[in-house]
Amino acid sequence: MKALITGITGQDGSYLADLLLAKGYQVCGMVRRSSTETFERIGHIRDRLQLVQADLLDPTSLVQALREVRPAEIYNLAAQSFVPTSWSQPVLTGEFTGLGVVRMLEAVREVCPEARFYQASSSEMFGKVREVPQNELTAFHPRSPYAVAKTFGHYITVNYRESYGLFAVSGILFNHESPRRGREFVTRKISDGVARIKLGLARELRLGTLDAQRDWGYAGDYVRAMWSMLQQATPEDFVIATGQTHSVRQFLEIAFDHVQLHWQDYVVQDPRFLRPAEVDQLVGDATKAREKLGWKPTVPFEELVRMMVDADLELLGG
Ligand code: NAP
Ligand code: F7E
Repeated sequence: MKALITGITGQDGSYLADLLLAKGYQVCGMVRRSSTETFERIGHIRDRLQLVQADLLDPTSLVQALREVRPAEIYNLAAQSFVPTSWSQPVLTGEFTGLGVVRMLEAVREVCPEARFYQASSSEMFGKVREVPQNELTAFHPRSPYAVAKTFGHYITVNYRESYGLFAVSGILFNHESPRRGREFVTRKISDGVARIKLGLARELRLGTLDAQRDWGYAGDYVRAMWSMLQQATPEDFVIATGQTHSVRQFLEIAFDHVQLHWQDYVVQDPRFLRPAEVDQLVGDATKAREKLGWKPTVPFEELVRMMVDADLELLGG
Protein backbone atom coordinates (compact mmCIF):
# COMPACT_ATOMS: atom_id res chain seq x y z
CA MET A 1 0.00 0.00 0.00
CA LYS A 2 1.20 3.48 -0.85
CA ALA A 3 0.03 6.57 1.02
CA LEU A 4 0.61 10.26 0.40
CA ILE A 5 0.56 12.61 3.39
CA THR A 6 0.32 16.35 2.81
CA GLY A 7 1.60 18.25 5.86
CA ILE A 8 3.99 15.41 6.76
CA THR A 9 6.35 17.88 8.49
CA GLY A 10 3.60 18.88 10.95
CA GLN A 11 2.61 17.28 14.25
CA ASP A 12 -0.04 14.93 12.84
CA GLY A 13 1.84 14.17 9.62
CA SER A 14 4.81 12.87 11.59
CA TYR A 15 2.69 10.61 13.85
CA LEU A 16 0.69 9.34 10.88
CA ALA A 17 3.92 8.54 9.00
CA ASP A 18 5.14 6.56 12.06
CA LEU A 19 1.85 4.62 12.13
CA LEU A 20 1.72 3.84 8.39
CA LEU A 21 5.37 2.76 8.27
CA ALA A 22 4.70 0.40 11.19
CA LYS A 23 1.80 -1.04 9.17
CA GLY A 24 4.12 -1.72 6.22
CA TYR A 25 2.98 1.12 3.96
CA GLN A 26 5.23 2.91 1.49
CA VAL A 27 4.89 6.45 2.80
CA CYS A 28 5.32 9.51 0.68
CA GLY A 29 5.24 13.02 2.09
CA MET A 30 4.36 16.21 0.26
CA VAL A 31 6.61 19.09 1.31
CA ARG A 32 6.78 22.68 0.16
CA ARG A 33 9.95 24.39 -0.94
CA SER A 34 11.77 26.26 1.80
CA SER A 35 15.21 27.85 2.09
CA THR A 36 15.73 25.82 5.25
CA GLU A 37 14.39 22.30 5.76
CA THR A 38 11.53 21.84 8.24
CA PHE A 39 12.10 18.11 8.78
CA GLU A 40 12.62 18.19 12.57
CA ARG A 41 9.58 16.01 13.31
CA ILE A 42 10.40 13.40 10.65
CA GLY A 43 14.18 13.26 11.18
CA HIS A 44 13.93 9.82 12.83
CA ILE A 45 12.22 8.27 9.76
CA ARG A 46 13.60 10.49 6.99
CA ASP A 47 15.43 7.64 5.20
CA ARG A 48 12.23 5.55 5.04
CA LEU A 49 10.13 8.26 3.39
CA GLN A 50 9.75 9.38 -0.20
CA LEU A 51 9.33 13.17 -0.32
CA VAL A 52 7.80 15.10 -3.22
CA GLN A 53 7.75 18.88 -3.52
CA ALA A 54 4.40 20.57 -4.10
CA ASP A 55 2.34 23.38 -2.64
CA LEU A 56 -1.39 23.67 -1.91
CA LEU A 57 -1.35 27.02 -3.73
CA ASP A 58 -0.13 25.46 -6.98
CA PRO A 59 -2.55 23.06 -8.72
CA THR A 60 -0.02 21.87 -11.30
CA SER A 61 2.39 20.83 -8.58
CA LEU A 62 -0.38 18.79 -6.90
CA VAL A 63 -1.21 16.97 -10.13
CA GLN A 64 2.47 16.23 -10.71
CA ALA A 65 2.94 14.97 -7.15
CA LEU A 66 0.00 12.56 -7.52
CA ARG A 67 1.29 11.36 -10.93
CA GLU A 68 4.68 10.67 -9.40
CA VAL A 69 3.40 8.88 -6.30
CA ARG A 70 0.17 7.17 -7.47
CA PRO A 71 -1.07 6.70 -3.90
CA ALA A 72 -3.89 4.39 -2.83
CA GLU A 73 -4.57 6.62 0.19
CA ILE A 74 -4.21 10.39 0.52
CA TYR A 75 -4.22 12.16 3.88
CA ASN A 76 -4.69 15.91 3.40
CA LEU A 77 -3.24 17.35 6.61
CA ALA A 78 -1.50 20.43 5.21
CA ALA A 79 -3.01 23.76 6.27
CA GLN A 80 -2.34 27.11 7.91
CA SER A 81 -3.46 25.67 11.26
CA PHE A 82 -2.86 28.43 13.82
CA VAL A 83 -6.11 30.23 14.64
CA PRO A 84 -4.69 33.71 15.58
CA THR A 85 -2.71 33.89 12.31
CA SER A 86 -5.98 33.44 10.46
CA TRP A 87 -7.04 36.95 11.57
CA SER A 88 -3.74 38.56 10.53
CA GLN A 89 -3.56 36.54 7.26
CA PRO A 90 -7.19 35.73 6.41
CA VAL A 91 -6.76 35.55 2.65
CA LEU A 92 -3.75 33.24 2.82
CA THR A 93 -5.55 31.06 5.37
CA GLY A 94 -8.51 30.83 2.99
CA GLU A 95 -6.16 29.84 0.17
CA PHE A 96 -4.26 27.14 2.12
CA THR A 97 -6.88 25.81 4.48
CA GLY A 98 -10.00 26.23 2.33
CA LEU A 99 -9.23 26.37 -1.39
CA GLY A 100 -6.21 24.06 -0.90
CA VAL A 101 -8.68 21.24 -0.25
CA VAL A 102 -10.55 21.66 -3.53
CA ARG A 103 -7.24 21.95 -5.40
CA MET A 104 -6.26 18.58 -3.89
CA LEU A 105 -9.65 17.05 -4.72
CA GLU A 106 -9.47 18.27 -8.33
CA ALA A 107 -5.99 16.77 -8.66
CA VAL A 108 -7.31 13.47 -7.23
CA ARG A 109 -10.17 13.49 -9.72
CA GLU A 110 -7.78 14.05 -12.59
CA VAL A 111 -5.02 11.61 -11.63
CA CYS A 112 -6.30 8.91 -9.25
CA PRO A 113 -10.09 9.05 -8.65
CA GLU A 114 -9.96 5.55 -7.17
CA ALA A 115 -7.71 6.71 -4.31
CA ARG A 116 -9.15 7.12 -0.80
CA PHE A 117 -9.00 10.70 0.52
CA TYR A 118 -8.93 11.93 4.13
CA GLN A 119 -9.60 15.59 4.95
CA ALA A 120 -8.40 17.06 8.26
CA SER A 121 -11.50 18.88 9.48
CA SER A 122 -11.68 20.54 12.87
CA SER A 123 -13.85 21.00 15.95
CA GLU A 124 -13.24 24.74 15.43
CA MET A 125 -16.08 24.50 12.87
CA PHE A 126 -18.50 24.13 15.82
CA GLY A 127 -17.20 27.43 17.23
CA LYS A 128 -20.04 29.14 19.09
CA VAL A 129 -21.57 25.80 19.86
CA ARG A 130 -25.21 24.94 19.16
CA GLU A 131 -25.31 21.92 21.47
CA VAL A 132 -23.16 20.10 24.03
CA PRO A 133 -21.48 17.72 23.32
CA GLN A 134 -20.90 18.12 19.58
CA ASN A 135 -21.37 15.20 17.18
CA GLU A 136 -21.45 14.61 13.40
CA LEU A 137 -24.93 16.20 13.13
CA THR A 138 -24.24 19.35 15.16
CA ALA A 139 -24.60 22.57 13.14
CA PHE A 140 -21.45 24.62 12.54
CA HIS A 141 -20.86 28.20 13.69
CA PRO A 142 -17.22 28.99 12.85
CA ARG A 143 -15.65 31.85 14.84
CA SER A 144 -12.38 32.58 12.98
CA PRO A 145 -11.18 32.83 9.39
CA TYR A 146 -9.42 29.50 10.07
CA ALA A 147 -12.68 27.85 11.10
CA VAL A 148 -14.54 29.34 8.14
CA ALA A 149 -11.87 27.98 5.77
CA LYS A 150 -12.06 24.54 7.44
CA THR A 151 -15.84 24.57 7.05
CA PHE A 152 -15.39 25.11 3.31
CA GLY A 153 -12.85 22.25 3.24
CA HIS A 154 -15.29 20.02 5.09
CA TYR A 155 -18.26 20.65 2.84
CA ILE A 156 -16.26 20.49 -0.39
CA THR A 157 -15.05 17.04 0.68
CA VAL A 158 -18.64 15.94 1.34
CA ASN A 159 -19.67 17.51 -1.95
CA TYR A 160 -17.00 15.72 -4.01
CA ARG A 161 -18.03 12.44 -2.41
CA GLU A 162 -21.66 13.09 -3.31
CA SER A 163 -21.00 14.63 -6.76
CA TYR A 164 -18.29 12.34 -8.12
CA GLY A 165 -18.46 9.22 -5.95
CA LEU A 166 -14.95 9.73 -4.55
CA PHE A 167 -14.04 7.78 -1.42
CA ALA A 168 -13.53 11.07 0.44
CA VAL A 169 -14.02 11.37 4.20
CA SER A 170 -13.73 14.16 6.69
CA GLY A 171 -12.46 13.60 10.21
CA ILE A 172 -13.77 16.26 12.60
CA LEU A 173 -10.96 16.12 15.11
CA PHE A 174 -11.00 17.93 18.44
CA ASN A 175 -7.73 19.40 19.79
CA HIS A 176 -4.94 16.86 20.01
CA GLU A 177 -1.53 17.54 21.43
CA SER A 178 1.86 15.93 21.99
CA PRO A 179 5.52 16.75 22.57
CA ARG A 180 5.63 17.44 18.79
CA ARG A 181 2.96 20.18 19.00
CA GLY A 182 4.00 23.58 17.63
CA ARG A 183 5.21 25.90 20.42
CA GLU A 184 2.64 28.64 19.70
CA PHE A 185 -0.36 26.43 20.63
CA VAL A 186 -1.40 26.87 24.26
CA THR A 187 -0.58 23.35 25.52
CA ARG A 188 2.98 23.34 24.19
CA LYS A 189 3.43 27.00 25.11
CA ILE A 190 2.62 26.00 28.69
CA SER A 191 4.74 22.80 28.78
CA ASP A 192 7.68 24.65 27.24
CA GLY A 193 7.16 27.63 29.59
CA VAL A 194 6.96 25.41 32.69
CA ALA A 195 10.16 23.60 31.71
CA ARG A 196 11.98 26.90 31.11
CA ILE A 197 10.82 28.35 34.43
CA LYS A 198 11.78 25.16 36.31
CA LEU A 199 15.26 25.21 34.73
CA GLY A 200 15.77 28.92 35.45
CA LEU A 201 15.63 29.88 31.75
CA ALA A 202 12.49 32.07 32.08
CA ARG A 203 10.71 33.96 34.84
CA GLU A 204 7.15 34.29 33.55
CA LEU A 205 4.63 32.88 31.11
CA ARG A 206 2.32 35.29 29.27
CA LEU A 207 -1.07 33.94 28.19
CA GLY A 208 -4.50 35.08 27.00
CA THR A 209 -7.76 33.74 28.45
CA LEU A 210 -7.49 31.00 31.06
CA ASP A 211 -11.22 30.26 30.96
CA ALA A 212 -11.43 28.67 27.50
CA GLN A 213 -12.18 24.95 27.62
CA ARG A 214 -11.05 22.35 25.13
CA ASP A 215 -11.45 18.61 24.61
CA TRP A 216 -7.74 17.75 24.52
CA GLY A 217 -6.49 14.32 23.40
CA TYR A 218 -3.16 12.76 22.38
CA ALA A 219 -2.15 13.13 18.71
CA GLY A 220 -0.80 9.55 18.54
CA ASP A 221 -4.33 8.26 19.24
CA TYR A 222 -5.96 10.58 16.70
CA VAL A 223 -3.89 9.48 13.69
CA ARG A 224 -5.14 5.89 14.29
CA ALA A 225 -8.65 7.21 13.71
CA MET A 226 -7.62 8.85 10.41
CA TRP A 227 -6.30 5.53 9.12
CA SER A 228 -9.39 3.60 10.31
CA MET A 229 -11.71 5.99 8.45
CA LEU A 230 -10.04 5.05 5.16
CA GLN A 231 -10.38 1.29 5.86
CA GLN A 232 -14.20 1.36 6.06
CA ALA A 233 -16.47 -0.20 3.41
CA THR A 234 -18.22 3.15 2.82
CA PRO A 235 -16.89 6.71 3.15
CA GLU A 236 -18.35 8.52 6.17
CA ASP A 237 -17.41 11.46 8.39
CA PHE A 238 -16.50 11.01 12.06
CA VAL A 239 -16.04 13.14 15.17
CA ILE A 240 -12.89 12.21 17.11
CA ALA A 241 -12.70 13.41 20.72
CA THR A 242 -12.16 12.26 24.31
CA GLY A 243 -15.57 13.47 25.54
CA GLN A 244 -13.97 15.46 28.36
CA THR A 245 -13.27 19.15 28.53
CA HIS A 246 -10.74 21.12 30.61
CA SER A 247 -9.86 24.78 30.93
CA VAL A 248 -6.52 26.39 30.14
CA ARG A 249 -6.34 27.06 33.90
CA GLN A 250 -6.64 23.33 34.66
CA PHE A 251 -3.88 22.58 32.16
CA LEU A 252 -1.70 25.16 33.93
CA GLU A 253 -2.40 23.72 37.37
CA ILE A 254 -1.40 20.19 36.41
CA ALA A 255 1.67 21.32 34.45
CA PHE A 256 3.06 23.53 37.26
CA ASP A 257 2.12 21.00 39.98
CA HIS A 258 4.15 18.40 38.12
CA VAL A 259 7.35 20.40 38.76
CA GLN A 260 6.27 21.48 42.29
CA LEU A 261 5.58 25.12 41.38
CA HIS A 262 2.46 27.34 41.70
CA TRP A 263 1.21 28.71 38.40
CA GLN A 264 -0.08 31.90 40.08
CA ASP A 265 3.53 32.91 40.79
CA TYR A 266 4.52 32.93 37.10
CA VAL A 267 1.54 33.41 34.78
CA VAL A 268 0.82 36.91 33.47
CA GLN A 269 -2.37 37.55 31.53
CA ASP A 270 -1.55 39.54 28.42
CA PRO A 271 -4.30 41.08 26.24
CA ARG A 272 -2.08 40.54 23.17
CA PHE A 273 -3.09 36.87 23.31
CA LEU A 274 -6.84 37.49 23.39
CA ARG A 275 -8.73 36.74 20.14
CA PRO A 276 -11.27 38.94 18.30
CA ALA A 277 -13.81 36.11 18.77
CA GLU A 278 -13.25 33.23 21.17
CA VAL A 279 -14.46 29.63 21.16
CA ASP A 280 -15.38 29.26 24.82
CA GLN A 281 -15.94 25.57 25.23
CA LEU A 282 -15.65 22.46 23.07
CA VAL A 283 -16.47 18.89 23.99
CA GLY A 284 -16.98 16.11 21.47
CA ASP A 285 -19.17 13.04 21.30
CA ALA A 286 -17.19 10.29 19.52
CA THR A 287 -19.84 7.57 19.95
CA LYS A 288 -19.99 6.91 16.19
CA ALA A 289 -16.20 6.42 16.00
CA ARG A 290 -16.29 4.09 18.99
CA GLU A 291 -19.09 2.00 17.51
CA LYS A 292 -18.05 1.90 13.83
CA LEU A 293 -14.25 2.27 13.97
CA GLY A 294 -13.69 0.65 17.37
CA TRP A 295 -11.67 3.80 18.19
CA LYS A 296 -11.04 5.09 21.68
CA PRO A 297 -8.42 7.38 23.21
CA THR A 298 -5.70 5.80 25.39
CA VAL A 299 -3.99 8.79 27.03
CA PRO A 300 -5.92 10.56 29.82
CA PHE A 301 -5.66 14.34 30.19
CA GLU A 302 -3.35 14.42 33.25
CA GLU A 303 -0.97 11.94 31.59
CA LEU A 304 -0.88 14.06 28.42
CA VAL A 305 0.04 17.20 30.38
CA ARG A 306 2.80 15.42 32.29
CA MET A 307 4.11 13.75 29.13
CA MET A 308 4.47 17.16 27.45
CA VAL A 309 6.18 18.79 30.46
CA ASP A 310 8.59 15.85 30.84
CA ALA A 311 9.45 15.96 27.13
CA ASP A 312 10.19 19.69 27.28
CA LEU A 313 12.31 19.30 30.42
CA GLU A 314 14.32 16.63 28.64
CA LEU A 315 14.63 18.68 25.46
CA LEU A 316 15.96 21.65 27.42
CA GLY A 317 18.44 19.45 29.24
CA GLY A 318 16.72 19.21 32.62
P1 NAP B 1 0.75 21.70 11.84
O1 NAP B 1 1.68 21.06 12.83
O2 NAP B 1 0.58 23.16 11.83
O3 NAP B 1 1.22 21.22 10.36
C1 NAP B 1 0.73 21.83 9.20
C2 NAP B 1 1.43 21.23 8.00
O4 NAP B 1 0.92 21.85 6.81
C3 NAP B 1 2.95 21.43 7.96
O5 NAP B 1 3.55 20.23 7.50
C4 NAP B 1 3.11 22.54 6.93
O6 NAP B 1 4.36 22.51 6.27
C5 NAP B 1 2.00 22.17 5.95
N1 NAP B 1 1.62 23.27 5.03
C6 NAP B 1 1.15 24.48 5.40
N2 NAP B 1 0.90 25.21 4.31
C7 NAP B 1 1.21 24.46 3.22
C8 NAP B 1 1.18 24.65 1.81
N3 NAP B 1 0.78 25.81 1.27
N4 NAP B 1 1.56 23.64 1.00
C9 NAP B 1 1.99 22.48 1.53
N5 NAP B 1 2.07 22.22 2.84
C10 NAP B 1 1.69 23.20 3.69
O7 NAP B 1 -0.71 21.06 11.99
P2 NAP B 1 -1.19 19.72 12.78
O8 NAP B 1 -1.47 20.07 14.20
O9 NAP B 1 -0.28 18.60 12.45
O10 NAP B 1 -2.62 19.50 12.11
C11 NAP B 1 -2.76 18.74 10.89
C12 NAP B 1 -4.05 19.14 10.21
O11 NAP B 1 -5.17 18.86 11.05
C13 NAP B 1 -4.18 20.62 9.86
O12 NAP B 1 -4.92 20.70 8.66
C14 NAP B 1 -4.97 21.20 11.01
O13 NAP B 1 -5.63 22.38 10.61
C15 NAP B 1 -5.91 20.05 11.30
N6 NAP B 1 -6.41 19.93 12.66
C16 NAP B 1 -5.53 19.92 13.70
C17 NAP B 1 -6.00 19.71 14.98
C18 NAP B 1 -5.07 19.66 16.18
O14 NAP B 1 -5.56 19.77 17.30
N7 NAP B 1 -3.77 19.47 15.97
C19 NAP B 1 -7.38 19.51 15.20
C20 NAP B 1 -8.24 19.49 14.10
C21 NAP B 1 -7.74 19.69 12.83
P3 NAP B 1 5.67 23.37 6.77
O15 NAP B 1 6.40 22.45 7.71
O16 NAP B 1 6.38 23.62 5.50
O17 NAP B 1 5.15 24.61 7.45
O1 F7E C 1 -5.76 27.61 21.76
C1 F7E C 1 -6.46 29.89 24.59
C2 F7E C 1 -7.01 30.26 23.22
O2 F7E C 1 -4.08 27.93 19.95
C3 F7E C 1 -6.56 26.92 22.70
C4 F7E C 1 -5.49 24.13 16.36
O3 F7E C 1 -4.80 22.90 16.26
O4 F7E C 1 -7.17 23.13 17.73
C5 F7E C 1 -6.24 24.18 17.68
O5 F7E C 1 -6.90 25.44 17.77
C6 F7E C 1 -7.23 27.90 23.65
C7 F7E C 1 -7.93 29.09 22.95
O6 F7E C 1 -5.71 25.96 19.89
C8 F7E C 1 -3.21 31.45 24.87
O7 F7E C 1 -7.64 31.54 23.27
C9 F7E C 1 -5.00 31.30 26.08
O8 F7E C 1 -9.17 29.31 23.56
O9 F7E C 1 -3.89 25.94 21.51
P1 F7E C 1 -4.75 26.88 20.77
P2 F7E C 1 -7.11 26.22 19.16
O10 F7E C 1 -7.32 27.63 18.84
O11 F7E C 1 -8.15 25.52 19.97
C10 F7E C 1 -8.17 23.14 16.71
C11 F7E C 1 -9.05 21.92 16.90
C12 F7E C 1 -7.60 23.28 15.35
O12 F7E C 1 -8.17 22.79 14.38
C13 F7E C 1 -6.46 24.25 15.19
O13 F7E C 1 -5.74 23.96 13.99
O14 F7E C 1 -6.23 28.47 24.49
N1 F7E C 1 -5.21 30.57 24.94
N2 F7E C 1 -3.78 31.84 26.05
C14 F7E C 1 -4.11 30.63 24.18
N3 F7E C 1 -3.83 30.10 22.98
C15 F7E C 1 -2.60 30.32 22.46
N4 F7E C 1 -2.28 29.76 21.27
N5 F7E C 1 -1.69 31.13 23.10
C16 F7E C 1 -1.94 31.71 24.30
O15 F7E C 1 -1.09 32.41 24.86
